[in-house]
Order: sequence, then structure tokens, then C-alpha cells
Amino acid sequence: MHIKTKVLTTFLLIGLAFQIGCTASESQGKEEQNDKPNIVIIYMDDLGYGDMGAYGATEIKTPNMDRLANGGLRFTSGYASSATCTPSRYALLTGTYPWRNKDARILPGTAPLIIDTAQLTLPKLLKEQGYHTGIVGKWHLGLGIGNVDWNQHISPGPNEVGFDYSYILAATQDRVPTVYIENGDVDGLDPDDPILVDYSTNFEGEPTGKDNPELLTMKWHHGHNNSIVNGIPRIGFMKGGESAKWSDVDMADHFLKKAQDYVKSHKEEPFFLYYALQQPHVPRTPNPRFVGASDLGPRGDVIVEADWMIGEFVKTLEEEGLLENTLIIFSSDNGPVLNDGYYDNAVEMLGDHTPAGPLRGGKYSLFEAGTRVPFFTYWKGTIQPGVSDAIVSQIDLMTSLGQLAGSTKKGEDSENFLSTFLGNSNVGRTELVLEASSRLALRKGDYVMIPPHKGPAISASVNIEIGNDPEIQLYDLKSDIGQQTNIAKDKPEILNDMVKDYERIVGS
Ligand code: NG6
Ligand code: CA
Repeated sequence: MHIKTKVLTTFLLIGLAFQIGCTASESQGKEEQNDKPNIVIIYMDDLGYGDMGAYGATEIKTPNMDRLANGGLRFTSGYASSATCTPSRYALLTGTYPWRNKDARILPGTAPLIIDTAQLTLPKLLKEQGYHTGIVGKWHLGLGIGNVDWNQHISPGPNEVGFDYSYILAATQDRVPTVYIENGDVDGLDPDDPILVDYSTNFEGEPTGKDNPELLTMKWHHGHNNSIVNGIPRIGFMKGGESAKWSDVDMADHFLKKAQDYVKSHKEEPFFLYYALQQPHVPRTPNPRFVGASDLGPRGDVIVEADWMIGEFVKTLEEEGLLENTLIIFSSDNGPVLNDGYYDNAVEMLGDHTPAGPLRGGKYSLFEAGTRVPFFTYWKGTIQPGVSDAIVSQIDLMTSLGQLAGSTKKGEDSENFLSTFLGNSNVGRTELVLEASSRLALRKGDYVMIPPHKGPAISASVNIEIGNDPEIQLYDLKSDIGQQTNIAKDKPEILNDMVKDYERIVGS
């Protein structure tokens, strides 16, 4: 038996033994540890279910993502926990439903870290099993304990919740501070030009998007009218730190290089890399060589750009001889949005593209497009190409990847679906709570139940149906994937069962 297959089988058997309640030795030989597969999570920001070729897009070309999706196991019912970023990332890293933590909602750049440093996390769990752990890209889970001084070492952050190495942007590309942070220190900071950040008050004499439209290279539509960096108005006020400010158009290349360097410098040990790209979140700033790469304007262009980055990243794995010993998981933190606060022609140049595919809603929505996202696993030579309709959630990655690494631990809401992620089983979740801006819904089997929610049916600023209805909603996704027909009145038994399940899980 091939050594890698043998080791994998051993892990699977150990996992199985735990599942059926046996105990097995936690200690693994050093040799075996070195053969553990590397794990990479490639995580997109706001990429919709219909935004890539393998999920049906015809108007945007994503050959690199498609090659992985079609050569791996593509899930048709793969979910982010939530329809916005922070809660989804919280669930991914902690295996805990974000609605259990009131702070797990879109955070300003000055928010304190929302993961308890004592809490078990996915990177900690892998670290315990001998992995080196790294994050490159978007963080958005808060830093420090409040009133962060950006000119000192910033802690706690990713390094205190399980990452041995971190190279991050603090919040989002549209929020200050617009700098990179490496292992808790702002990269490239000149101590004589300290950074000041404030989310409520501007610094005297500093221009803003609101007052200085003449300085803007990108116009704001809603929000995004505070400090101006690189001609782009942001959320929040910032002063100083000139030498540390990132270049938006180089961000994708910059993160790619960091991700490649990480792989190269840790190839001798099992590693876990969380590569969190910033595309296609706003502001969409393709590098000049990708401007016009799609016919859809900047939103399409940055998807093509991200696709290229992913291709280059996989090439590095290949060149380093790691591709056959690396499990890649690809997904997105929430569904798609067109106008998310800047005039960037995403609406005007959409053409025939359908970012949500056949799904209803989008980012911020309790309808399917909010949380059902591209989701696939790829492992050359180990995962057979295929399509799985099992219901899987990013929340389950913590426990499942832990099992792969030889751990028995689990996250609070995180279940073990390792064999499903590897294509050895079709069994997925029986039930999954979906979240959008603190509103909840329940997916169970083919059905989704959305309790009555107050508030507008459509979020006017982004023009997305967010799922609110004073009436309870029930949809059969098997026959009605676009959620056009509310069958709550026609299926009282199913509805009652789901209401009971919902109350059991989230409380009434
Ligand atoms: C919203 C922003 C939006 C985006 C989002 C976070 C406004 C009006 N809108 O508040 O542009 O930044 O937060 O997106 O400010 S996420 O993908 O990180 O959740
Ligand atoms: Ca997002």
C-alpha cells in the first residue's frame, strides 16, 4: 500500500474508532506525524454561488478554480454559517454557531478580538497534532482588547488563537486601518509617523470622502465616506502611517506572495494555511493587468484576478511537490452583492451574469444566496472527482479536519463529516441553522424554514431581498431552489416539526 494512502487509512480508522466510542492512543509516532497531509483553506470574500464556471457561470472565466472544483468534490449544498463575513469566519475557526456570541457580527477595524483566547479553535486543534499553522489575508475577527495602539505590538490576535504565523488585513479592504499586520506588528510602519484610528471622529484637517469628492478616484454610494486612502473613501478615520499603507491594486499579488512563501518555508512539516483572499469584496481594485479581464467591470475583473492567484498558488504547491499531500478546501464567507457601497459599475455591467446562480437573495440575506456558496474539496490522487449533494457547512471543518489530523476533539456545533469531505460518504448534516445579520433560519433535509422576521423585505441600499417576512416561510429546495413558493400553509406537519427543531436548537 502506498505510504500516504496507508497513513490516511490509519487516520480514517482512528477517526472511525472515536466515532463509535472507542479510545485510541493519542500519541502518534513522529514519523507518522510528518506524513500528515497539509491542509489549505482558500477562502473568498463575497463570492456567490453562481460566480464561477464550475457552478454554472458562463460570463466570467475562472479556469483555475474550475480545474480544482471539477477535479475535486464539488458540493451543491455547501454553506457558510452566515450571510456576512465576521460570523462566518468565527464559525469556521471556532466550530461554534456565531449567534451564540453577540459580538460575532460585522466588526469595525477597531473592534477587540471576539474569539476567547482560551477557546479551542481549528488552528489550535491542528497545532496540537503537530501542524504549523498560518493565516494570510483577511482577518475581520477583531484585534486586541479595545483601544488598540497600532504603533505597538497588537495582541491578542490570530497568533493568540492558534496561528503560528499571521499576515493579515485587520478588518476589510474598505475599513481602516489600511495596513498589513504581520504577527501583531504593522508591516512597514515608520515610528515617526504613527497611525491613529477612530471610527467616530475625524482627525483635524484630514480630508474625507464626504467633504472632498475632488480627491476621489472611486465614488461612494452609501457609507464609505470617511478617510481617503489611495483615492478611495473608507469606513472609519485614519491618520498617519503613510509608509505602511497598502496599495489596493497590489493586494492580491501581495497576499499570493505571502501564501507562497509560507508554503515554501513550511513544506518540511505538516502545515495548515488559511489563505483568505479579499476578492470580490469592495472596493474592487483589480491590478492594471486584470482591468478589463472580464466584460463585467471591476467585480468581474477581481474574480478573474483571484482565479489567477489561485492558479499560481496551486502551481507553487505542485512545484514544491506538495499537491498530492495537500487537502485544499475552497469556499466563500457569504453570498454575492453588486452595489456594496461604491459606484463601480457592478450593476450596470452585469449583463447576463447571475452571481447567485439559481438562488434567491444575496449577501445579507436569509434566502439561500446569503449562505449557500461555492464549496469544494480537492486532493490530488486521494479525492475522486465528483459532485455531492450532502448538506455541509464550514462550521464542520474544525472537527472534520481535526479528525484528519488525528484529533478527537470537537467544536461546540462542529460535526465530523471527514468522510463526506473526502468523498467516501454522502451523509451530510440533517439540520443546519443559517444566519443573516442575527436573524436565523433552519435548513433540514430538502426544506428551509424562515421564522417571521420584522423589517424590510429588501435592503434598499444593496437592493437585495434579505428574507424578512411577517409570515413564516417554508420552501422545498428540491423542487424550488429559487424559493419562489412559500408552502408553509400546505405542509403544516413539516412546518411544525421544523419549528420544534428550530426551538430545540436555538431556543424559542
Ligand atoms: C457593511 C458595509 C459593506 C461591507 C460590509 C462588510 C456600509 C454601508 N456597508 O457595513 O460595504 O463592508 O459591511 O462586509 O458601510 S463583510 O463581507 O466583511 O461582511
Ligand atoms: Ca464577506
